[in-house]
Amino acid sequence: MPKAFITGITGQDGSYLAEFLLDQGYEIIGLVRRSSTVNFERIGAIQDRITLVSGDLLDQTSLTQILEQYRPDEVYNLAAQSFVPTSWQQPVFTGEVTALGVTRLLDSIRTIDSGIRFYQASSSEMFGKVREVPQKETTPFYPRSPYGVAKVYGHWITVNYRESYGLHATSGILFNHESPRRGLEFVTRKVTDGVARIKLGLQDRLVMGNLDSRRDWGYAKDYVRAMWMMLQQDEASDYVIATGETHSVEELCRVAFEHADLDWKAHVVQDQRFMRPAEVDLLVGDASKAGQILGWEPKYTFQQLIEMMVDADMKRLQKEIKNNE
Ligand code: NDP
Ligand code: GDR
Repeated sequence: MPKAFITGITGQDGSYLAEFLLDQGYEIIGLVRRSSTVNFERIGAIQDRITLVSGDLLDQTSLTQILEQYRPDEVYNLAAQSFVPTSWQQPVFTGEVTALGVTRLLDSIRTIDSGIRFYQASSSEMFGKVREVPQKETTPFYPRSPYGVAKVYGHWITVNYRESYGLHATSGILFNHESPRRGLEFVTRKVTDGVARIKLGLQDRLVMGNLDSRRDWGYAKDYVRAMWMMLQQDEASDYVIATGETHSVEELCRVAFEHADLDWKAHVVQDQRFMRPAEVDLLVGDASKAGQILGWEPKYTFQQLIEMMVDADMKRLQKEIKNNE
């Protein structure tokens, strides 16, 4: 039975990846941080089928001990301080986790078993102020936030350990991907949750930031499949994963509100507090390398994704209201 170690298993992608790998017959070891209250909401349904181990990307000893004890075949590094606005408030912490955390894990792999295959969760935020459209593996990076800068470090240290030590280390450059499990502060989920609340009479306004920025939004379930496909290749390489379509935040609002028969203009207001010191205006990816080499392609369209998320938030909130009656 192949064994995978997943950091960030309690997050959106970690939970979907764990489910996907269980279906492929993997044994799963997941890294969780110690906290005073347990939040295993996303992995609740599979908790009895996986092994959770305590550790932190800030703590090298914990990583080394886990690798030593469990000897995984594959390591997926999905853990990060992943919210872009927080990276301006906590730039050093973001660097410690999102950048140096990658080196800690890679170096533990190098010393314990250099045959372990490694996946690094790189990001389209590395392209930032884009140098070409669409963005592909060879597009130069120009990050626009401490988060983006940290991810550039994580990307290059992954490439460096591949080239220096011959590790099977892959950097997946994933464009934004969403789902009903997306954290509530990210824009898609904030909008779909907001639409459901407005529809159910729980709130009237949705306070947003920049409506003009454009993103290439895909479905998280499609994207975790790509992570696994990358590690099944004989040669490690880097791959862009994207839909090739770009939509503005305004379009996102329109599609989400229309799905609930609401007019977005009647409810959405803008506030400076959600604007960023430096913005990434336009992202759209070219995933043709992943198509050709991995045979990967996305299955969900933008409209399907957003409508599915609105429906899921409606259902969740209706249930909450009923339970509170
Ligand atoms: P989430 O924010 O949903 O999950 C982040 C995970 O990292 C959580 O499990 C969190 O644990 C864990 N974590 C944070 N800090 C530490 C730490 N110091 N030690 C151990 N674990 C830690 O992110 P996503 O699932 O959306 O993203 C997964 C990865 O992919 C991230 O690295 C993200 O930067 C990257 N990425 C995401 C994209 C997207 O669109 N979703 C696109 C491109 C890249 P806890 O539950 O305890 O907070
Ligand atoms: P992003 O995602 O920064 O692309 O990073 P997010 O959903 O936070 O923002 C996308 C765009 O929407 C604009 N926006 C708002 N964003 C938020 N969060 N809240 C708002 O109210 C709002 N109004 C407008 C933003 O300015 C931005 O342009 C995500 C994360 O998952 C990263 O970890 C990952 O690496 C990248 O996607 C790819």
